[in-house]
Amino acid sequence: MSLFDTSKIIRIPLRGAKIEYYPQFFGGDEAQELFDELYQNTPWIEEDIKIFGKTYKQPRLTAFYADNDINYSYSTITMTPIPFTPLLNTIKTRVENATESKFSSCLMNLYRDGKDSNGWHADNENSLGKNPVIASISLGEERMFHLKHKRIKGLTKKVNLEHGSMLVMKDETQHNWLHQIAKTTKPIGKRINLTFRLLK
Ligand SMILES: O=C(O)CCC(=O)C(=O)O
Ligand SMILES: [Mn+2]
Repeated sequence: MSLFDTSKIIRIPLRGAKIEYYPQFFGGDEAQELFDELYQNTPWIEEDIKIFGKTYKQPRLTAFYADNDINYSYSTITMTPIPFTPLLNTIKTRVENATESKFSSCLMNLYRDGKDSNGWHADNENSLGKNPVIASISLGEERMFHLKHKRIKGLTKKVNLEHGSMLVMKDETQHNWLHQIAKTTKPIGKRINLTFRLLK
């Protein structure tokens, strides 16, 4: 049984997707404490990415944790995991209880300001299996989560990812939809994202 009050879950109705939004999955003070702790004590890395043979800096910082030694490859990047910290383990257990799913890894993203972003993609690497459950925690500055259908032009959706919230994508979402965190010219602060996945 889920330990989260399921009446608080907002189901986002989208064709060929199953997306659930948990506002205030972490309450105000707790979310701020988590942000501060993770911002200070995470070994953030600025990865290189290759686009058409040219090397650029990835427009955000990342860190990759797992409870095994399976690398995670996406885009042109391969990340070798570091072990879960006690704090991340606690967060993982809470996410697992609420979603009734198991996760083996956590990819963390730090968006330093509005110039940092995450381009259109689906989390559909083979290592995630067919219909992965992806649970994504947001801390700090709110950013807009954009979704667009892969084949139906004009079918789009935006979800504002609030401080302390959790967004869960499951079933066929990655098969039918792309998502991104777009750049913004607004002067905004930092945001941390924790994305839990089960890697096989
Ligand atoms: O920052 C976010 O909310 C999205 C992160 C994401 O899509 C990813 O890391 O695959
Ligand atoms: Mn993603």
